[in-house]
Amino acid sequence: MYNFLKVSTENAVCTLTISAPKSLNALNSNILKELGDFIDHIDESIRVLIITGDGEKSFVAGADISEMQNLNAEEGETFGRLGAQVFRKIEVLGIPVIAAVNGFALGGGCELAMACDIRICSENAKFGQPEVGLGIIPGFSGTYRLAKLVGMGYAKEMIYTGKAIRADEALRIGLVNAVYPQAELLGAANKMAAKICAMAPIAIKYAKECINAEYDLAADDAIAYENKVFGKCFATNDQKEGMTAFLTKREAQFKNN
Ligand code: CO8
Repeated sequence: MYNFLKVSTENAVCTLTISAPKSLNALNSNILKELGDFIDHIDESIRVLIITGDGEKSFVAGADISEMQNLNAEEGETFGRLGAQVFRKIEVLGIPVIAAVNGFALGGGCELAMACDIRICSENAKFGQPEVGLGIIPGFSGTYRLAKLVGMGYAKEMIYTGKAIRADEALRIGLVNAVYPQAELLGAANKMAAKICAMAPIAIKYAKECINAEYDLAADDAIAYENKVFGKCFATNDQKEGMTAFLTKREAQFKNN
């Protein structure tokens, strides 16, 4: 049982709702610890995780400013490390994670969304890294991930000015894949999740591993990495099933082995 997370699972798709409505779902250390614990113990039957925020106004309005206000340098580093470690767990989780951004995704909220594999958002979503206006920098790996996702120039503009961008601009710069009316957002996330669920789970896991690992490698190392993992696919029953199903013109029945 969690105090700040609502969890619902249907057809192997788990929806995790961050819920601290009084502070627009801002992340304090208790919420971060719950999130870390949830990821550590996620049921093996779950094939896709959707992360969203409670209400229609905010995904996550950042790290909790009231908790950070009086931290010293060491405590600030510790708090930053907690968030960074939890977000990294999400990034390397063996299943796809979709951020369904239903409103403000500011500071740590934008960083949480960026740790997810795929971001879609509602029309009222706003993204930004306003930290420099508070005398800090993005501390949950935003300086690293934002530049990777939208390019160094735009990331620097967002981080130096602290400006918040709207959903249409987030779409234009590639920070999100698609924008939906608020009422359709979770349906769209579930539709995407269902498509992923029809695929071979180990292949999805391997593809995620490759895309993540290869991004930071030199070309030859990245290509060699993919080649090794590609080979491993042929040790799975699902590879035999997928190809046999295609050749015999029937639906594949993947068994995750
Ligand atoms: N932390 C704590 N409380 C918050 C936060 C937050 N990030 N965001 C909103 N709240 C609270 C407000 O204080 C307010 O509380 P109360 O009702 O008690 O006054 C309540 O939520 C509702 O907020 P508003 O009244 O401000 O609602 P508005 O609709 O007027 O504004 C905004 C919504 C624009 C989202 C506004 O609340 C806002 O600007 N929030 C702060 C956004 C922000 O700066 N986020 C970045 C925080 S820093 C960060 O995330 C750093 C991450 C790395 C940490 C590294 C650790 C060292």
